[in-house]
Amino acid sequence: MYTLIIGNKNYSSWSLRPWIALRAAGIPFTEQKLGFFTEEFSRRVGAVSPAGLVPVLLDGEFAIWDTLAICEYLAERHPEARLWPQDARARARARSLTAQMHSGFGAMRQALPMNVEAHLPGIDFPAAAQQDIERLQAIWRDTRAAFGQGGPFLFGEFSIADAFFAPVVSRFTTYGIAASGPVRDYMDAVLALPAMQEWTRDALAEATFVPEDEPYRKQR
Ligand SMILES: N[C@@H](CCC(=O)N[C@@H](CS)C(=O)NCC(=O)O)C(=O)O
Repeated sequence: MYTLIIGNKNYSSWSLRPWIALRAAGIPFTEQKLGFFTEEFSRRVGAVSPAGLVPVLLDGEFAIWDTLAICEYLAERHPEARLWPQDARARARARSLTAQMHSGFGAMRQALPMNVEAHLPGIDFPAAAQQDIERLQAIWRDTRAAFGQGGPFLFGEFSIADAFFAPVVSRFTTYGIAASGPVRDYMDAVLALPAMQEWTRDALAEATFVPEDEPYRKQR
């Protein structure tokens, strides 16, 4: 049986990736949520992961950390869940995009932190973040056109690539990023996933601990 250790659902964009992959694939797991800034977080996560970060997947006692390693493990252990596209080229493209999301778009991440409960339209982002936003939208548009025939997600059926972009869809929703055509359709498909709606409900219900000086607190 799996246990997925995660952070606050309102903020933890990394935690959302394997959580939504597990839920969307119907793989049973127990969630253990730890509040950021708590002593319990450092103690529990530090005991199972040298990285000291969430998420961590426990398969029994065995720990897997880092979202890419976790999702690859799930794809290997559950081939029937088809977490990667079946076609070799589609799978290679899905892996390229997943890796690009894993290690890139730093300017966007910094300027648009995930904050599910907030609504913060109209912020003037730095040029590098704006470029990231446009590159992400182009990726979604081009991938849907090239590989998306079999369903509403990037490669038709839901895949790990969508799990990695789901937090970006949440960020773009929070910051009211303009979207139309296939980009809007793709975002709507992600937002309509029962797993995404469950995460959002849980995030809104959280009594999130937000430090007084956290800038977004003032803008909610
Ligand atoms: N590359 C890691 C990054 C994980 C990460 O940055 N997690 C953040 C939460 S979203 C964290 O645990 N932050 C707590 C801290 O820095 O103490 C992954 O893919 O899992």
